[in-house]
Amino acid sequence: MSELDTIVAIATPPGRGAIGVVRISGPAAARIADALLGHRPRPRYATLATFRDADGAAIDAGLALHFPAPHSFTGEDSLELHAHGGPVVLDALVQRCIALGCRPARPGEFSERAFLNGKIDIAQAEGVADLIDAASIAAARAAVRSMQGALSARVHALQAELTALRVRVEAAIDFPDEEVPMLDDGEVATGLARLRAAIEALRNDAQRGVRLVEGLTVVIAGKPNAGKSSLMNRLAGDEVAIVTDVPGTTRDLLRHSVLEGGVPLHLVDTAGLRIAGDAIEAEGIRRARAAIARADLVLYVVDAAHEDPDRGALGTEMAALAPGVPLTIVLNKIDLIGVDARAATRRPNSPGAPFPSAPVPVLPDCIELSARTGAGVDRLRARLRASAGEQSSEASVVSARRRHLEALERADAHLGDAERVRRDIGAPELVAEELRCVQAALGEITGEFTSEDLLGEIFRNFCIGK
Ligand SMILES: Nc1nc2c(ncn2[C@@H]2O[C@H](COP(=O)(O)OP(=O)(O)OP(=O)(O)O)[C@@H](O)[C@H]2O)c(=O)[nH]1
Ligand SMILES: [Mg+2]
Repeated sequence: MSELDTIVAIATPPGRGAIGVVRISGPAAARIADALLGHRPRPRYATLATFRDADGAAIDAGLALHFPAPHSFTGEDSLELHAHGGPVVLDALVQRCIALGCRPARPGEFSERAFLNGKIDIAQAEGVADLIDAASIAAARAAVRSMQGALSARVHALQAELTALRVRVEAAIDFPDEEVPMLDDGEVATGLARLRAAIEALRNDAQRGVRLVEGLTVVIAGKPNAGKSSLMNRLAGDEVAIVTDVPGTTRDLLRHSVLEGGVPLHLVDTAGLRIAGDAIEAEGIRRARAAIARADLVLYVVDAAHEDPDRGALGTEMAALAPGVPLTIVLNKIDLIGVDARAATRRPNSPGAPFPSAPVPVLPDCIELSARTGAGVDRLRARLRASAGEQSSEASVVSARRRHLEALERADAHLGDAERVRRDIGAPELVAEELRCVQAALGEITGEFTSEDLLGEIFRNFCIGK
């Protein structure tokens, strides 16, 4: 399909700039160079040229680059024109190319052609888009890893292991009379377990990659009047939430997004957790609990002037609501208490407990601040940046999409079924079928088994000229 026509697009952003790039890809690229420049530039060399209209008048002068197929981004014959970055000039160049037989490219069509010609896989193409959209250096690093094939390489490694396993299981179907029943030997069981662990590891890294792109959901929770809405307003830099001294002011979830260190933080203010006074508050508290369970990070606000939190108990309580979700306790209203009073509030949890040999539980970290005066809020911001940024420092984090996570989850579920079927039923045909589904799920990530519709959907979200 892509061999049929030649596409053209402005690859640089709209507006004025020193340079603007027009990109052409398809079988007519060389012929267009002949007509537009009066000659064909030496392959892969930047050549100074005058870009001419049909009547020979100069549209602009700039650099032309010809990438003969297959050594180009798309794998097709390609031409790049580096002109001056004015909208009229660039538009005139595009119109001239259209007159010469090109058609305007759809969004993402250059990447789509690169995929169709086997230059990159889907996960890499998505890495390119994520790199362009990256809101922080952390997100950019993860995206460049995906673009260069880090995510794809890990999927391929999983597929290689899976293939070896499938060969073994299929052999059990084909040679059922073997001495050793193949499904009972340890190798299939350990192979399945190893594969599951590897998928789990990739899911973790992909999950963090998704957060880099989509941001962290930070839920502000705590008892009524602790100062949750005040903290929300402080972090938002705006009066987004109603603050009063009436406990139970906030009844619904309130959302506001901010950028912290380049990573989007989706703040959620919630109703104070207590025995509800009426049906509205009860619903608010139900929603608060649901939000806590879905959070990437919970800030549990405590009114330090009136309460002396038991960090261990709080940690246990929150862990029950939201297993595995990191928790930070915010000791608010420190403007109301002096340093001595503050030291006293910490005493019950301080080290040197009466039972020195007892294991010390991991206590949630704790930040003292005043949402009213702003004192200490910088420390909380640093904590939030660390939560977002700690994900970038590791080389294993790759930029990823929800659809990658969903595919990995499906792969994991089918592997779980394969394990169960092998153990409980022992039917190699059923194990083989589950493994085939695992293979298909993994193949969706790189685009080997991706439907046309999904491909269209993926590329439509790219920019024009990419
Ligand atoms: N002195 C002082 N007062 C604060 C601070 N933060 C909040 N307050 C006051 O505490 C009261 C409750 O604040 P909110 O922010 O509405 O508390 P909340 O946790 O959202 O309360 P609910 O929505 O009712 O659950 C208000 O009167 C605030 O002005 C602080 O850091 N210092
Ligand atoms: Mg509130």
